[in-house]
Amino acid sequence: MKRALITGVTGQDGSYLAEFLLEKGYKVYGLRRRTSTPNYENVQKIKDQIEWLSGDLTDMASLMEAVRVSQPDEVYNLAAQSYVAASWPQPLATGHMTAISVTNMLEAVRLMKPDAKYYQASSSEMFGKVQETPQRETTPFYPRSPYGVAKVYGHWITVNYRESFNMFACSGILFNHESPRRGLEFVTRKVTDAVARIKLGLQTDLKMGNLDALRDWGFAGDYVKAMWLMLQQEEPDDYVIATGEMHSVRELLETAFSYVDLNYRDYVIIDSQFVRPAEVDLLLGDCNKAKERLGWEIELSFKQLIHMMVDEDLRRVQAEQKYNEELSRVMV
Ligand code: NAP
Ligand code: G4F
Repeated sequence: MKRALITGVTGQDGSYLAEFLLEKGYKVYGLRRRTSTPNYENVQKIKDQIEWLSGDLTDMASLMEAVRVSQPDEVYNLAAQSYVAASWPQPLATGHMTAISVTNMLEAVRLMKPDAKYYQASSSEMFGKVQETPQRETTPFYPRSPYGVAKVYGHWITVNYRESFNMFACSGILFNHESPRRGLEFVTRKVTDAVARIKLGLQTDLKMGNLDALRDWGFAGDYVKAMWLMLQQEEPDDYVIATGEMHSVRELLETAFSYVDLNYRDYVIIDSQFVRPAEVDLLLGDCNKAKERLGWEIELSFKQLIHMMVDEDLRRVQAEQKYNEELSRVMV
């Protein structure tokens, strides 16, 4: 039985990846940090199938212990401070959690299980002020946020460990990928959650930032398969993973609101608090290398993805509404 260690297993990608690996018959070890209110929402269905290990990205001893105990064939390093907008008010925490921690994890693997295959969650945010379009593996980086800068460090230290220590270390340069498990602060989920609340009469408007930004949005469930495929190759390498299609935030609003017969113009208010100090205007990925070498393909289109997220948020918000109504009846 193959063994995998996943950091960030409670997050969006970690939860899809854990499900995928469990279905393939892996023994899955999940690293979780101590939080005052633990949140297992994303892994509820598989919580009892995961071997839980306690650790924090910024604590190398805990990572070494996690690798020692799990003896993984494959390590997926997905944990990070992953919200770009939070990286300006928290640049140092982002640097520790998203940059330096990658060296912590690589060192833990190098010292405790050097033959483990290692996946690093790199990001299209590294392309930032894009130097060519579409962006591919050879496109120079020009990050525009402390998060993007931190990811560039994580990317290059992964390449460096591959070249210095002959480790099987791969970096997936993933473009934006979304799902009903996306955090509520990210733009797709913020919009689909608001659409559900507005439709059900629980919210009256939606405050947004830059509607002209363009992103290459795919489905997280498709993207975790690419992570696994990278570690099944003969040689370690880096790959861009994207849909090759780009849409504006405005198109996202149109797609989500019109799905429930609403016009976004009646609800959206531009609020400067959601405009970033430096913006990534557009991201569009060229994933031909992944298609050719990994045989990777997307299964869900942009429209299908946004409709699925609206459906799921409608279902969840309705269930919450029903629960609150029943609760208030019992309390009277
Ligand atoms: P996410 O939902 O924000 O999940 C982040 C995970 O990291 C959570 O499980 C979180 O644990 C954990 N974590 C954060 N700080 C930690 C620490 N100090 N110690 C241990 N665990 C910690 O992110 P995601 O969307 O799944 O993304 C996964 C990875 O891919 C991230 O590295 C992200 O930067 C990168 N990425 C994402 C995208 C995308 O579009 N989603 C694109 C490119 C790259 P808690 O549950 O305790 O918070
Ligand atoms: O959904 P976002 O916050 O994602 P962003 O900044 O592109 O980062 C995500 O993708 C990266 C890959 O490129 C990951 F590495 C990273 O971890 C994360 O998963 O914002 C998308 C766009 C931005 O241009 C932002 O300015 O939407 C624009 N936007 C406009 N109004 C907004 C809002 N974003 C958010 N979060 N909230 C708004 O109200």
